[in-house]
Amino acid sequence: MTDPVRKSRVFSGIQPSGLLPLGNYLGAIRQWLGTQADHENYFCIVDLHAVTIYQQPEMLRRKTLEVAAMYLAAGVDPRLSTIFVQSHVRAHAEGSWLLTCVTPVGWLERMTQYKAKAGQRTSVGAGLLVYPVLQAADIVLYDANEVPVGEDQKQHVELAQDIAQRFNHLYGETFVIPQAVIPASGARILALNDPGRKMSKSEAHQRGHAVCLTDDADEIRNAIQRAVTDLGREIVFSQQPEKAGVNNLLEIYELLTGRPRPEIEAHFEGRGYGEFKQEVAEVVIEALRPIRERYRELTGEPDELKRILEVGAENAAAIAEPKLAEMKQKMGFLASPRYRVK
Ligand code: ATP
Ligand code: LTN
Repeated sequence: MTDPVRKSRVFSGIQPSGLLPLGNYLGAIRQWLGTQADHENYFCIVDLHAVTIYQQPEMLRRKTLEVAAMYLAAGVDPRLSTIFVQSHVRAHAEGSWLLTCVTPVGWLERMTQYKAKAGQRTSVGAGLLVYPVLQAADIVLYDANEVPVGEDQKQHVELAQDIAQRFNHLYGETFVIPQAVIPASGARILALNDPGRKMSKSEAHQRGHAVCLTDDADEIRNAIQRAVTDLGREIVFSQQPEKAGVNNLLEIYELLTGRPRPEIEAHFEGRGYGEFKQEVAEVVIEALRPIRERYRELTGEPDELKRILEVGAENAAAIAEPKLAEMKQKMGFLASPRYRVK
C-alpha cells in the first residue's frame, strides 16, 4: 500500500483523437503543470481509449505524436513528469481485462458518457462500454492518489474507486483508492457555438465550436467573435442558463489572466459584447502564442518526441508491471518463467 515517504502520485490522460481544444488545456493540462514539481506524475496519451471509436490508422499514429508534442508545448516537462503512450505499456490492456472481470455490467451501463456516446450510434462497440474499466486500470496500476481531470470525468474516477475497492475486498489490499481533482474554475469549458454543450476534441473541427491550442490569431478571433452569447448586456459571472455563453468567455478570461472575478466584472462594466469578445480573443491569442510556437518546433523533431516517449514508457512500465504481477499473483494465476517482470 502507500509508502509513507513516497510523493503523492498523479495520473491523467488525454485521447489522441484530434487537436487539443482550449477545454482540454484549461480543464486538465493546466492542473498538471501545478503538480509537476512536488508530485510524481504520469501523463499518458491514451491511444487504447481512442480506438473505442474508429480511428483512421495513419491519422492515429500522427495524432499520437501530435498530442505528445502538445503536452510538451503546453509545459509538461519530461524531466519532472513521465510522458508515455498507453499502448506502449502492455500492463494497461492486461490489467484492464482482470478488472473487467470484477466489474458488474450495471456499473458500466450507468455511465453518462457511455449513454451519450452509445445513444448517437446504431451499433455500439463493446470497447465503448468497458472504456471506464481501462481508465480504472490506468489509474490503479500506478497507485495514483490524484487524478486531475475536467468535470466530465468525475464519474469515471468514482467508478475507478469502486472497482479498486471491490478488487481489494475480493483479493486483499492491493490498490490505493484514487481521488479526482477537478479545478474550481474551467472544469467544464463550453462549446463556443453552443453553450448548452461542452467543448470537445471530437467536435473541434466544426466551425466555431472550439479554439484549439494550435489555432492562429485569425482563427481564434473568428471563433470568439462568433461565440453564442445572449440578448442581454450584462458581462457578469452567472450560473443562469441564458448567461452560459458570457460566463464561459469570462471563465476563459479569468483563467488566462489570473485576475479576480470582481475586478474582471468591474473592468467590463458598461462595455458591449463586441468589445468584450475582442478583449477575450486577444488574451487567448497571447496565452496560446508560445504554446503554438513551441508546438511547431516540436513537431519538426519527431525523433526527439519518440525518444521522450520511449523513456516515458520504460519509467511507466517499471511501476505498472510489478503492480500487474501483484494482481495476477493475488488472483491465483500460475507464475510462468515466460512472464517475468523485468
Ligand atoms: P472527445 O471529444 O474525443 O471525447 P474530449 O475533448 O472530451 O475528447 P478527452 O480526451 O476525453 O477530451 O479529455 C481530456 C481531458 O480534458 C479530461 O481530463 C477531460 O475531463 C478534460 N476536458 C475535456 N473537455 C473539457 C472541457 N470542455 N472543459 C474542461 N475540461 C475538459
Ligand atoms: N477517459 C478519459 C481519458 C483517460 C483518463 C485516464 C483520464 C483515460 N485514462 C486516466 C484520467 C486518468 C477521457 O476521455 N477524458
